[in-house]
Amino acid sequence: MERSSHHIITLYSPIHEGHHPPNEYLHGHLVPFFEMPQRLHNIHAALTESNMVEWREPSLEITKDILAQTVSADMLDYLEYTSTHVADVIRADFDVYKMGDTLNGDEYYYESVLPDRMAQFLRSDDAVEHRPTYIFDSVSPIGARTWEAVLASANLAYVGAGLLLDGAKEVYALCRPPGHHAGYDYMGGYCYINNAGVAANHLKGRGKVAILDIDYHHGNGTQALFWDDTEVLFVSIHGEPPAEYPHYTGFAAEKGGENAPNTTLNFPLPLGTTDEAVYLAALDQALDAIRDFDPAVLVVSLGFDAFKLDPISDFKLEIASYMRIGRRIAALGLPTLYIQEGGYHLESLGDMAVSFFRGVLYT
Ligand code: Q9C
Ligand code: ZN
Repeated sequence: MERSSHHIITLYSPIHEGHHPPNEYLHGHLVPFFEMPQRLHNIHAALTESNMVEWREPSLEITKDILAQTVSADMLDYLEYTSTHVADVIRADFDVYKMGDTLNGDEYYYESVLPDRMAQFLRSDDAVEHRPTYIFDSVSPIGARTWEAVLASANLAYVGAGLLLDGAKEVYALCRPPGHHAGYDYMGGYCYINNAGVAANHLKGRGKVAILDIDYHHGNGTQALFWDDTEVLFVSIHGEPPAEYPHYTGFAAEKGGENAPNTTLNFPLPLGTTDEAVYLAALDQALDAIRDFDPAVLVVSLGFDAFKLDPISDFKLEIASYMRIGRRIAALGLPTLYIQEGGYHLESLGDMAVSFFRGVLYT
């Protein structure tokens, strides 16, 4: 094994800290919101100690105009408005319930309404009369500092893509909130803007783009963004639907739109997959497909939630599995942008990141 001497450029912004929803709802119980700031603090500390990365805190280059390629302008406006006016939006709802005096000033807006895109009988002339909705579940709440955190997160992906265009070999965008469940006009699953989508759209200037999604959950949003796009290959390994979240996508039969057949490739694996060999065999097939596609660049949606102790997931990978995964991905030899997605076992996140990037660096 050859030791590479360089550091991985790692993009980070502390602005994510302002986004810290208090709870998730579990059958009448409130549990911690698993997608929490401490996740990144632990990864940051471990990578700093490992001395493998070169930290950069890029300034904001992303604009609504740039984002419009990946996200509906109306949804961006909704997200910005809800975040910057969250007290008003929530007060109106609390007043209906005569609970205005219980507000504490640090509320998050938790969606509880079907997104407009799923309302098949809604007429467009009705739509102007009501406040549209875009969030498909209750785990993408919006607080006063969510908008700036979401922008800062997408910015890391965008700037990371720009560095690849300028010739960098690999970049890690330590994004939070994550993005791969967010589509063109919907948000959900802790996600608001699809960071991998923003990066891939920027990178398309360079040639064909492959996206490898190894978060434990299917990247439904990313798949949808590039469903009918011949220039972008989307490959995902994840807990199988319909058992696992997001439940309705990620079947092996989903292979791309009619104009772009076989540009989507899904590897759903059974819940409780304990055998690393099963996972690595799927990964090897995924990597073969990427080689065959012959992309100019690779985007990796990097989740650490396939780990055996992850509190909300059901694969059984080890810390050391991530080194093997990183080594195999890097062996493709493609300019690669790693984008942080999920991963919720706080105590192990740093070890997984170090393990993964050891694999990447020591190919
Ligand atoms: N009872 C990512 O890893 N779980 N998202 C919802 C509802 C949502 C995971 C459970 C899991 C989302 C980026
Ligand atoms: Zn996940």
